Amino acid sequence: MIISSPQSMQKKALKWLKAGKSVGFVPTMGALHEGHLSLVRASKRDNDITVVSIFVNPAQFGPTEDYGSYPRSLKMDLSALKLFSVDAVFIPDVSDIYPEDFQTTVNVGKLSQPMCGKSRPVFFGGVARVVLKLFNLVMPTRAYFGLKDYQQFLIIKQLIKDLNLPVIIVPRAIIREKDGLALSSRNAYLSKEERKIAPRVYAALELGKEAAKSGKNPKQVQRIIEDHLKKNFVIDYVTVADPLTLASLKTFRGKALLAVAVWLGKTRLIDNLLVNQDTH
Ligand code: PAJ
Repeated sequence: MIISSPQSMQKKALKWLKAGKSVGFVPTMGALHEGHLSLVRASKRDNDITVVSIFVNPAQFGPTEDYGSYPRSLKMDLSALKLFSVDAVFIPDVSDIYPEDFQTTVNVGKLSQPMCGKSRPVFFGGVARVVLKLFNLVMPTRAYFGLKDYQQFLIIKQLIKDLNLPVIIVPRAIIREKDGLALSSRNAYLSKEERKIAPRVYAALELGKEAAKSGKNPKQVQRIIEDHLKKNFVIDYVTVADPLTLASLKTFRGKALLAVAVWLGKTRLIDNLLVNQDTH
């Protein structure tokens, strides 16, 4: 079932709620790939009802970013979702989500500042706002987020906690191509040549992980990753951070997040790896 009006979505959600059904929700911007579908699979497994939203959210793109050219493949998305027999695909119009008099902003403080927040200052505000709105329309029991967007996951988790939203957030592992490249709708931008180079992002993270395991400190690990990346990419950031606060680490203790964003031509790629220093 395709639902396009926010009112109808909310009406359906209320009906499910009254009937005591558990609702799993997978918010997406479409151009679906196996990463998205892994979230759908998890939702189908855990809930009575599964809702997927497809909405390219203008509020999370900066004025010079790729809102206009973001890949859109609605027909293919719908046939992929058909195979999962999801209960509803919510595809609202921009004008229904953001009517002309829309004026509310939602910002999660500190967690939005480092990493992607630095080079994309409007991004997380736009994400938090649309996700909160979508939660109010779908009223999910559980919402599924990929760890590919690790910072986004933390921010939504904080939003849920701070505002007492009655939603359980379920994080899911990063799905990768065989050569290590994390699946992303934006991989469609890559030329053939760039596609060959792109897996080196993950290779750099793996090198960083090895270095951490072999006793190098966070600064040294960061430098090793940077040195590897700068041969092929323009670096936006490389961080070795606390996976709960995203603060840069001075020493390794317990878990660490290795996260990067790079430019390959006109395509921005992000990836990350969690390292557990207790298990080496
Ligand atoms: P989008 O980039 O379409 O991603 C939708 C969900 O799929 C996110 O939770 C993302 O982390 C997950 N995902 C993407 N690639 C993945 C991969 N390779 N492995 C596992 N999960 C993956 O993230 C957004 O849309 C938007 O910001 C949104 C939350 C929908 C708000 O507009």
